[in-house]
Amino acid sequence: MADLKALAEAIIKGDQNAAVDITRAALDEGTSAESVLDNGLIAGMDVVGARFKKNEIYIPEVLIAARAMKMSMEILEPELAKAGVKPVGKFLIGTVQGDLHDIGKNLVAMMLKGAGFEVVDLGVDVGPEKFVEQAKAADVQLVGMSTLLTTTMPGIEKTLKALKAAGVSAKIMIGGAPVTQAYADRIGADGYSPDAASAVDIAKTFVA
Ligand code: B1M
Repeated sequence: MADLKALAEAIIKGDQNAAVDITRAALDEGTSAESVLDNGLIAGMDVVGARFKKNEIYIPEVLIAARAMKMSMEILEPELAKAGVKPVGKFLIGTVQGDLHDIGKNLVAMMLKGAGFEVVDLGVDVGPEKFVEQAKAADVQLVGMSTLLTTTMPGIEKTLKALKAAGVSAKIMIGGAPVTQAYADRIGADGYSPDAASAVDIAKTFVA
């Protein structure tokens, strides 16, 4: 019987070969894709998120774990689709207009995927129009914006206003080094988080 605890451990350690081997073995043995996802990948990424939040591990370890998770997900995704397993929620994310920083945004996206969200990543330098168009097209429950520059921070408020004006009802989450809870409150964002692990915790509350 496939050892999903060992799979979670492989994710935590970022051992992509072990993660891929155990994922394949579990599916070959008839373990459901959903169980592999919940008890292997998500269980592992939950631990990674918790350790990252407590500063027990740092960005490189999270990226390595996320890479192992991504490799396993590539095997798992077709099986999940066949089984009709729905993602926890759909999250649209991007770095706002004028800003090319994406390391933090990518980390948030990876952790969300690790928690079972479907993530539509618009990349960097994303204008309000594109956020609106894609939020509607992808019919997402959550829209996330990231920025690292004080000069591009107003892009968050501009995009938020454009989303509201277009009637997008998705919850709006924001983050990035210069962003604060006070700023989020002032512009009327639904959620703010200072790091990727807390972003996942907040996102989960919106789809619970
Ligand atoms: Co730039 N840069 N940079 N840079 N850069 C900073 C941000 C800066 C603080 C450096 C400095 O001066 N000390 C400064 C900004 C100053 C300011 O505005 N207050 C700065 C500047 C000025 C610039 C340029 C203007 C430099 C120039 O060209 N003169 C230029 C701007 C280009 C542009 O965007 N138009 C520029 C360019 C670059 C590089 C391209 C060289 C590179 C980016 C590479 C890339 O991202 N692919 C770069 C980098 C790497 C940095 C630093 C060194 C590191 C940023 C980073 O990745 N941090 C940064 C200085 C520093 O922070 N020490 C700096 C790690 C990352 C994991 O953290 O993104 O904060 P962070 O994400 C965290 C949280 O904020 C949160 O979770 C993440 C993980 O826990 N989070 C969210 C992020 N998004 C979230 C969204 C959420 C929730 C949480 O919900 C949706």
